[in-house]
Amino acid sequence: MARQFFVGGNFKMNPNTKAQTLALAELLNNAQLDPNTEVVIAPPSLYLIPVAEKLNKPVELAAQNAYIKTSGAFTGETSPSQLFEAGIPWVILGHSERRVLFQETSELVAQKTRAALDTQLKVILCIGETLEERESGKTVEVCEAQLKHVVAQLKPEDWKNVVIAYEPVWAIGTGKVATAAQAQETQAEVRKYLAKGVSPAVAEATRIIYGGSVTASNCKELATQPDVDGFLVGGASLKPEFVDIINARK
Ligand code: G2H
Repeated sequence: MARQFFVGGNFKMNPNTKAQTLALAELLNNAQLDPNTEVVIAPPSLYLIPVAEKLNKPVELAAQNAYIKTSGAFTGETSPSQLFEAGIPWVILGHSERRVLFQETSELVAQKTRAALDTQLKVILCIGETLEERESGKTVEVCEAQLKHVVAQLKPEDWKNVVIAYEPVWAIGTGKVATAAQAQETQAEVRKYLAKGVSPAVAEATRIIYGGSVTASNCKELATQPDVDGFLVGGASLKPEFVDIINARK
């Protein structure tokens, strides 16, 4: 069965006003979006509800993080159940900015994934290697090590609610995009790992998307690759070209 093309917009901590964030929702409202692409946007948490109220397109929302607990003394955190109750169906977990800047380990990312799925959230799970790891030939090893903890926490049926985002750290926000061949090669290896670690059926059905300096000018070639099932877009999701990326396979 063909995997539906998936494009996520990770706004990160941008824009810095509500008006600018709503303007991005309005951009999508006014655009012709490929009906075959599943679109999910992740504005800053403060703007999730206003954006949800503004959108009139079949575009879903994601939080950029969630904790492992339902409630309690966890200052600054948001629980998966609070997101679910607010009507936010998706959460991005394990982004390299959270791994690096906020010291999130692969074990914690796996626990967060388990907690989110237990709360009926769907998960965009980010993995990826640093430049040093790539240059020392460890790309696949690193991606597998990051996935291993999640594989251990999930049942085969959980994977239908997970999209894996392969985001090489050296390509994030740097303008240095992976080549189509590099993305394809690693994503095919990730799929093989799922086949071995979970099941061939899960490997075949799970969307593996690419993230890292995706733009309107490089998305079409990347989208031709058989194991590139879409994109997680940062900087370009804040610009009109996000629409071209959503329509990369049109
Ligand atoms: C990678 C990506 C979005 P950008 O972080 O997750 O950001 O497209 O700006 O590299």
